[in-house]
Amino acid sequence: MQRGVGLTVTLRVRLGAHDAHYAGGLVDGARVLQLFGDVATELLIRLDGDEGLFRAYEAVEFLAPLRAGDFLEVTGVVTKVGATSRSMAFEARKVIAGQDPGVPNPDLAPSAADALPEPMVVARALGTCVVPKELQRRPRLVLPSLSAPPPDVAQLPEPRPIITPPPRVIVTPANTELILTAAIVGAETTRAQTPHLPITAREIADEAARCREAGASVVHLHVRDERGAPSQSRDLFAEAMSAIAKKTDLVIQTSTGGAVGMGLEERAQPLACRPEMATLNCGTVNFGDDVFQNPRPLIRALAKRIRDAGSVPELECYEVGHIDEAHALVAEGLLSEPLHFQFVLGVAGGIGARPEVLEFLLSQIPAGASWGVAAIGRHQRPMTEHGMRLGGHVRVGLEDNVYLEKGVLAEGSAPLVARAAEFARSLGRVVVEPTRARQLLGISATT
Ligand code: KMH
Ligand code: ZN
Repeated sequence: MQRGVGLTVTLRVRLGAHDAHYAGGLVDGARVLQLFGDVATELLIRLDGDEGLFRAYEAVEFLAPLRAGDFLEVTGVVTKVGATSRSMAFEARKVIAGQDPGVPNPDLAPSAADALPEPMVVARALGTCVVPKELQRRPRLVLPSLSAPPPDVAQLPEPRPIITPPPRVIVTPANTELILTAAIVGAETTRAQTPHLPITAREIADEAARCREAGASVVHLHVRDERGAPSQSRDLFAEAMSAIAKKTDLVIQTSTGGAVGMGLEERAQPLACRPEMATLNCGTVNFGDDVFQNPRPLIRALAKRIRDAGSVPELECYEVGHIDEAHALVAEGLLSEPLHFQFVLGVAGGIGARPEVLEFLLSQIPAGASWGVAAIGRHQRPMTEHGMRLGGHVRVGLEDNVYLEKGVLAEGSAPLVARAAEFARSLGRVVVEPTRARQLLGISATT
């Protein structure tokens, strides 16, 4: 288990006159590295019960000057946990700017300072720490937000106005490759919700091609019948897959989830087309006012059929227990590692679309697994962006969300893919082509 991956801590500090090293009250970059070291130490204590050792920085960027009087928010996240090594990513952001003594403002008192409207990233780094085996105490993993005992409600004072906490910042190792999946049809999205939903094989292939152009390397595929109703018909899948393959080199991942209410035989039909990838839904979940039924025998039957079709399964998880089910399937020999998870967050009745939820899910997956984030409706953008910061892959598209922004329909899935690709690149992520996606997903050339 990658216990601890995603664990995040944040320090907030004020830089004082004693931190200023150069003329104009400028602060030495070494002070920021010291703060990264403090963050690393807290992470190690929470993870291993030991302060550990900082072994190496792999990349350090100083992006803006710091001065006495600045307030910093310094965040670190555990990105990988080895036997003794712990990889981390750090980010320091200025949230309050002290005055520049070199450029005094005659209109302001010397003690004047401003809270910045948006935090400013001033430094980033990647680092590796080590905790020797004999010093690892494996304490119960104490997440920062859980460290305080729950308050006694009866003793609480009158409610006060709620202050919105600052956004949690998680930084990403640069140059991590990223697979963008386009979920362009879905089973629940309707033409009444958006006129941009593709329905015929030709419309589906055209939209797939637009998504490929925008940065997608995988298409998550559902199909519709002539009335636009969701279908798992083998023939309709064959038609859509052939149309997509004629226009693109996308990895085609067929749904075995289908629509709510479908049973095993209906859902399994696309596997007859021997897709490179297929979804395996890992548990039952309330799905809005419906129930998406995935009883354990059905999961096992689909896992066997996916294996027999030579398809790589993507494990759709809507609840934390679905990860446990994936572990059980490995133990039963129905799945082989490395696993590829898709966390579908924010289904009404399922697990919430919140950063700390994703971070906990990540702590539960096996070492070496890859993972992606999908999220429903308005959660799609913030949660997929959070996933990208954490180093994950991403799924966007009309299956999960029809809006580009509040009140503005996305004109197909391609604009959502394009925006995700742009965000990924802004983080230094490399959006991969389908050929590379196949390698990363373990799709062999023969499937
Ligand atoms: N339509 C949802 C009930 C999948 O594609 O595997 C299930 C779904 C999952 O879309
Ligand atoms: Zn689906």
